[in-house]
Amino acid sequence: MQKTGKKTRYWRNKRYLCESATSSALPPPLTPILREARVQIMRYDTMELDEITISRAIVATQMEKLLEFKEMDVAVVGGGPSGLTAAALLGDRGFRVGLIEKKLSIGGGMWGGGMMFPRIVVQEQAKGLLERFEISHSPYKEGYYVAGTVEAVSKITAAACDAGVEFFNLFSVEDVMIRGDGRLSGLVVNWTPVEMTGLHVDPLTMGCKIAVDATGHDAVLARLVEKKGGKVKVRGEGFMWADRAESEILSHTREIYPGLVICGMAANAVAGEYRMGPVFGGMFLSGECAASLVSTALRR
Ligand code: 48H
Repeated sequence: MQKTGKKTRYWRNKRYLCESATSSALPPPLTPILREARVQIMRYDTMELDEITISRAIVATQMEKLLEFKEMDVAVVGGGPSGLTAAALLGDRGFRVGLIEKKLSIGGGMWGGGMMFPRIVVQEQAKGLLERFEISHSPYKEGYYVAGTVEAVSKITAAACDAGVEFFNLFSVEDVMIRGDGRLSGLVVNWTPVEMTGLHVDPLTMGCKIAVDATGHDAVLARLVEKKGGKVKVRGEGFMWADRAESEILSHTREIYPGLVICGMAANAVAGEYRMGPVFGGMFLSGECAASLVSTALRR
């Protein structure tokens, strides 16, 4: 069989497609608009793609990022409203921030809004953060603003990307590194699918100067430190009492262990504080507060 080169095959195919697009003799008959569209498409169809190059590009660039973030300034664990806010603001201040999220998507409990109605309520005190992230919002009643969850997640995530935050999704934190100095100095991570399937695969580590536990109701990092004998007590969250829970969240946002700052719902869970339902101002403000605490600690 006669061998034809890649280029020859490419031009032969292209000529055939162009001719069929313009020749009325060849079936199927195309309307003038479709014919024009096909000719337009053919004009741009001049790129040869190599599958191996595509794979190389993904593996090489991600490996580079992983190595770069083996030692970061701040590891924010959990990409819900509090973690995203903290990460975006810390990135803005010039720190090297990695956000580790066990799910495929970023956004945590924001996506679900209130009982799957894709709306969140934000109170007056956090309106400034809605404005900072350019999330459109409308007043419902004095002091209550409503925003769409898709826009809220997208805009804070975009702000974090712009601030240079690197995302490691599908990474589950399964342990922490605490050495002789009694300070949290890194995270022990594994792929979420490994965790889900229960495969026996040893984890890897990521070093950080400080970690932020933004894992929501589960307060994962705090519980890990508690379980292994660190001086942390997780009291567990209380009943629904929005007013009280939102008023107290900033006093619970703090460094609970050397090198570990807690924020968002996790902060209330550690403190034995009440819950607040789908009002998200406290989450944004707690993320902002965590960013200030971390920034001060790192500049010390
Ligand atoms: C990596 C992990 C791990 C792990 C969990 O739940 P979140 O949205 O957290 P917050 O605190 O920013 O916001 C809480 C809010 O969404 C909420 O639930 C409210 C206001 N509830 C009130 C009420 O009364 O119920 O996000 C936490 C994120 C999630 O995306 C998890 O997947 C992630 O942390 N995460 N990531 N390693 N081990 N555990």
